[in-house]
Amino acid sequence: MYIILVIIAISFIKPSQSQGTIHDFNGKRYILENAALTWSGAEADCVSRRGHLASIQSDAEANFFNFVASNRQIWLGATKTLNSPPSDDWKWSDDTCWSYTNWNVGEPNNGGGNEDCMATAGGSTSVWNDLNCAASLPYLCELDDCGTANCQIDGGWSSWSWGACDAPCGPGTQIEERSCTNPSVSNGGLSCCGSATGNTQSCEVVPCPVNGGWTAWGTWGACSDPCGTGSQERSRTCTNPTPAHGGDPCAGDTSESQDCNTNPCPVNGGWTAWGTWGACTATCGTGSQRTVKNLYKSNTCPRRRPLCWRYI
Ligand SMILES: [Ca+2]
Ligand SMILES: [Ca+2]
Repeated sequence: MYIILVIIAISFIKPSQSQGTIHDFNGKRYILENAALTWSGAEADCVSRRGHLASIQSDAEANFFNFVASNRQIWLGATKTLNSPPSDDWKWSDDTCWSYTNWNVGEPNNGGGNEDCMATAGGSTSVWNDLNCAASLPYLCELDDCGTANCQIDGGWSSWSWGACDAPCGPGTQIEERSCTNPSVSNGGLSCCGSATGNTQSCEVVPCPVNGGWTAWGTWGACSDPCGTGSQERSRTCTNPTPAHGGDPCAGDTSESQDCNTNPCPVNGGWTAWGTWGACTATCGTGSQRTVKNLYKSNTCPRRRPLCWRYI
């Protein structure tokens, strides 16, 4: 029974990650991993251990790493940044500066046209060789944690992210940014190499408010009266431009009017009604009597007929 339990317990134990061999040097901790991986696989394993493939900035480090490598080829942390010449454009995966080189004579030679990863050249010297990244080699990790409180930690870049748009509204630009905080420099470690700013792109947080603007006045409309003072209207619209995104409307009226055809209208003459008859010009016979309207009308006196006449 005991044996069965032990067997079951063992079967649940996951194969643990190889611990590698720890080497401490100049305030840094390194792990030599003898299990061979491609360059990318080796770098990923070093990142999982909170580090990167080892970078070298001095003869002292180069000599120490060669000692650790024991005359073998092991991956170091540099890759070529361009796939074509110039072949000497390399960078360290831990973001420290490419300030020191120690290539073997005739290297990097980009053998076969695809040697983009760096390893120790093997042999008794500390020089480097460029190799095909798909090759499988042991590798040396350089860790952030040296096992003491005073680890010398080199800075590493954060991921790129876009900075704030430089315009509160409307079209602006923003810049890609990163910071040397992954990890931050500690205890005299090396700072990140390169620029903290990258590409730029256009941006717009929100559209800017657009205040309304009047069009020009239209033409005057027809007059309401042909004479004697009428009125006429003209109008405009708040579409030049139309208010948008919280902008102000136009101030003022959309229409206005003015007097027109102010000339007096023509007045034709017209009669009043007839007035009452005036006094007769003769007391007998035929006289005439006159009305107020400049018109004389005959009338016949009742008693004498022949002598009455009329005149105009
Ligand atoms: Ca280093
Ligand atoms: Ca080579």
